[in-house]
Amino acid sequence: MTRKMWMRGTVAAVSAAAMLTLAACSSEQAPSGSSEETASGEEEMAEGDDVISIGFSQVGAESGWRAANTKSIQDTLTAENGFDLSFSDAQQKQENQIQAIRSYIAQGVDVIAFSPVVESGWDPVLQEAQAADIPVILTDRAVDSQDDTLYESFIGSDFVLEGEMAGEWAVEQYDGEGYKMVELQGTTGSAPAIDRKEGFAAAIEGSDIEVIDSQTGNFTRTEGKQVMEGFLQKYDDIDLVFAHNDDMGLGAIEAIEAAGMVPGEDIKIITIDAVKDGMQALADGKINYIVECNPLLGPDLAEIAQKVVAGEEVEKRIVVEDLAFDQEAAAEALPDRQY
Ligand code: GYE
Repeated sequence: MTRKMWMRGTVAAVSAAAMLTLAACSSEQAPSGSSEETASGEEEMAEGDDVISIGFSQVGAESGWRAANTKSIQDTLTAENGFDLSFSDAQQKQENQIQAIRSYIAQGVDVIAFSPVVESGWDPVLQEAQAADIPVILTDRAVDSQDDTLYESFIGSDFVLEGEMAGEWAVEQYDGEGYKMVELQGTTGSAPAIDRKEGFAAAIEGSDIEVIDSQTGNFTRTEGKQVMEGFLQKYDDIDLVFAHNDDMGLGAIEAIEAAGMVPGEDIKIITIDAVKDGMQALADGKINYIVECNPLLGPDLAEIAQKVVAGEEVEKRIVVEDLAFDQEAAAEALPDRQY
C-alpha cells in the first residue's frame, strides 16, 4: 500500500480561500475530463448531471475540532463546487450513523462519506453500501474492518503519532521529576481515543511519569471538567494532565481553577487538536503543549469524491500531517490560525 503524506502542516499556512479555489478547480476538472473521454456521451450529460450527490454522516458537535471539521466540509462540498451535500449529525451515536448511511443508500447518492464515531461494528452497513454500488470514503476516524474493499479511501491524521508526539514532549520536559499523571480519554471505542492513548503510553514507557488514573470525558468540555473534578477530589498530588483533545483540557482548566490551583503551573496540561480556544489557553500559559490535529478535511474529501466518481484510482490512506506547539509557538501562530 502506498502511503501519501499530504503536507498539511504547510497547507495549514495557506489561506482557506486558496484551498477552496483548489477544490473548485479540481471539481471543474473531473467532470470535464470524463466527458472528454466519452465525447459521444456528452449529450446525455445534461447540465446538472455531473453534480455529485454525497451523503455525509458527521459524528456530532462535541468539540471545537468537530465544528471546524463540519465547517470545512460544508464550505467545500457546495453546489458551486459541483456537489449536492446531504449532511447529518449523529450526536455521537453509532446507531444514528448507521441509520443515516442506510437512508443515503436508499436515496441512491453517488458517494457516502462519514467519520465513524467508534471503530468497530461497521461491516454490515458497509456491505449494504457495497451491494448497492455506492462508494464510501472515511474521513477523520478509522474503522477496524478487516476488509478494506468496503471503503475507497480513509483521509485523516495518524492518531498514534499524535499521542507519541505528546508523550515524547512530556518525557523531554518532565522525566526525572516523578510526575503523577491523569488522562482524560476521548470517546470510548473511538479511533482517536484508542490510538492517542496507545501512542502516549508507548512514548512515556521507561520514564518516571506515572499514570495514576485514566477515564473518558467523551471529547467534551463539560465531561472533561466533571472527570477532572473527580480526579481532584480523589488525588491531591496530580502534576500532569494528558487530555485527548483541547475541549476536555479546557474543562480540566475550569476544574483546576475552581479547586484554587493554577493550570499550566501547579498542574501541567498537554492536549491534542490545537483549535482556537486551546491555542489561546496555551498562549495564556494555562496549557503547556498541544499537538495539532488538522480538521480541514473538506478539500481532500472533495477531491477524492470526484476521483472516485470519475472511476479514477485513489490512495487507500491519506495521512494528514500535524504540527505541535509550545506556549511561545502558540502565541506566534494564533493571529493566522484558521480554526
Ligand atoms: O480530536 C476531537 C473530536 O476525531 C480527531 O474528535 C477527531 C477528534 C478530535 O471530538 O476534538
